[in-house]
Amino acid sequence: ISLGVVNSHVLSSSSTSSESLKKTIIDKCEAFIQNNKSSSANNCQKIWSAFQQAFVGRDPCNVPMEAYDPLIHTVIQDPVCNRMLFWSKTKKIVHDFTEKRDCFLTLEDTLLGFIMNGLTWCGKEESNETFTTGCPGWTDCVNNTVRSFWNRASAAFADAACGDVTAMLNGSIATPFSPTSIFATIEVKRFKAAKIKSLSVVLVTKENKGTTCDDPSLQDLQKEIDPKLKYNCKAVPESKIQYCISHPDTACGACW
Ligand code: AVW
Repeated sequence: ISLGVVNSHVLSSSSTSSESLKKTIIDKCEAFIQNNKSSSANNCQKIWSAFQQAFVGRDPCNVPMEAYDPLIHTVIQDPVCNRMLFWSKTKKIVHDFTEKRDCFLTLEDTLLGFIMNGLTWCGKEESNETFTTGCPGWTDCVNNTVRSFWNRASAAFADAACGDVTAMLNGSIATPFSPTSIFATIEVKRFKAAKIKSLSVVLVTKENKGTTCDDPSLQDLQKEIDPKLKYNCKAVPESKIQYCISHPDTACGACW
């Protein structure tokens, strides 16, 4: 799947309009379904319709995450126990890693995450139009159209988590478990000990520099989760993950 083609389509039609966003979303939806047998029960027209209902005609700074409930419920998504990979401040490396292997799945490898990844959208009060430019940025207001979507989709992804769960965190920054991240504010809070056996943190480090698994922020993470859930953390040099990225045949278990 060439994301580049899809994205350039969005850019070339930045004067917007409902029609081009709709086409982008339906095209990405269909491409994903074609490449993922398990999602064939999904209907891309229905997904578009539930999606646009969340924000069209609304102030783009006043779309709560609950506005996306109908969209989340429209999508049929099989849980993938033992393969779910959460991440925070590691977006590039984590997706380079999952791109060529099936052993781990991030939110962006699921139907909704894949469709919306890289897109910007919003509506306007008293308008039935859809915009892809001039929308509020991530931190311009709390309840903005795009951020609320990612909050809601992340909540659903975490609700579905089961078995052994992995989280790839950034050991090159001062606070790998950032208290304002989606991982900390939404996902970890929804981990259910009844369904999840263990949480394994992969702390990506730059050649044994930076944060270690003893870091206070990771102790905070350990305190957040249910004690019934097994916790472990492993510092893994970035070079080792890079090696696995360039050698997609390496067994997943051998990467950390
Ligand atoms: P992140 P999270 N301005 O790396 O734990 C613009 O912090 O939050 O990881 N865009 C932003 C901003 C900002 N200030 N903050 C975050 N973003 C966007 C879903 C940006 O696209 C998955 F399941 C950034 O790359 C992961 O487990 C992305 O949000 C978890 O949530 C992630 O921010 C990752 O979220």
